[in-house]
Amino acid sequence: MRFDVITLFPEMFEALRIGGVIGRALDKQVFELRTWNPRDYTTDTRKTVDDRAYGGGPGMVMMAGPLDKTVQAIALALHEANHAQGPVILLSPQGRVFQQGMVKEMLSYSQMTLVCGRYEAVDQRFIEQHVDFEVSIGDFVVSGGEIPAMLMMDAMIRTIPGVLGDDESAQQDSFMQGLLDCPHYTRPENYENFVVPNVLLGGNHAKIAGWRREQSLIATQQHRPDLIESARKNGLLSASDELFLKQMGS
Ligand code: 4F9
Repeated sequence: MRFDVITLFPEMFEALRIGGVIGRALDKQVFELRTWNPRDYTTDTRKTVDDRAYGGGPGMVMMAGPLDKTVQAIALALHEANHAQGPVILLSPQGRVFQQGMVKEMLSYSQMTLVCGRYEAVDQRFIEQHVDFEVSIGDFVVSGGEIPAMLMMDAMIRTIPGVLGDDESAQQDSFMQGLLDCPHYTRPENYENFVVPNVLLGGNHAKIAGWRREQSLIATQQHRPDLIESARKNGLLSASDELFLKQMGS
């Protein structure tokens, strides 16, 4: 998997290189990351990448020209490396909202170009010319597409086999089963008189799995009832799950 990221702030992506699961995956060359700065593809001495909006109003708009040249430079680099070119994706609040279910779909590409907008907007002509689709990380505005792009990459990379120490830990993560995660405990057994649930100390693995499932159902019903509905629709709830929910009074 190769990510080509278009950003005015390439240094922000150094954050992915320092330590942790993603840093290790980069070291192991599980994925490749290149950043491209549109400022390097300007032609004027001031290296202009943004300008005022036609029609007025506050805020600047990223110019189509430098972005277009950057995409062309990426296409050329991919061609020279004999690397297939995947979609060009703009991170923006107008996009389809990123969810766990989209991760697998996105991982089917061997390459993607992530465009990080800054300022108020990106010139629509660049979007029409080059952007295949837009992705949002939620209904809020942030200062630029960089953190959304890193978030998306993190969610994808951690699901690549071998990235997490134990392949199962990704499987069991919250959302992989369409439900919220159950509570977790580690030593000490008694922490300031708050004790670990007994069932977890017993070593009965079937009982523990059953308890964890019930706790997931409780947490999901309490905090995200909408996820119970989707899990039901997607056939992720068993007969015993349904029975437990009924007993809970849903
Ligand atoms: C991008 C917000 C993706 C949510 C980019 C300002 C953004 C965003 N999801 N906001 N630039």
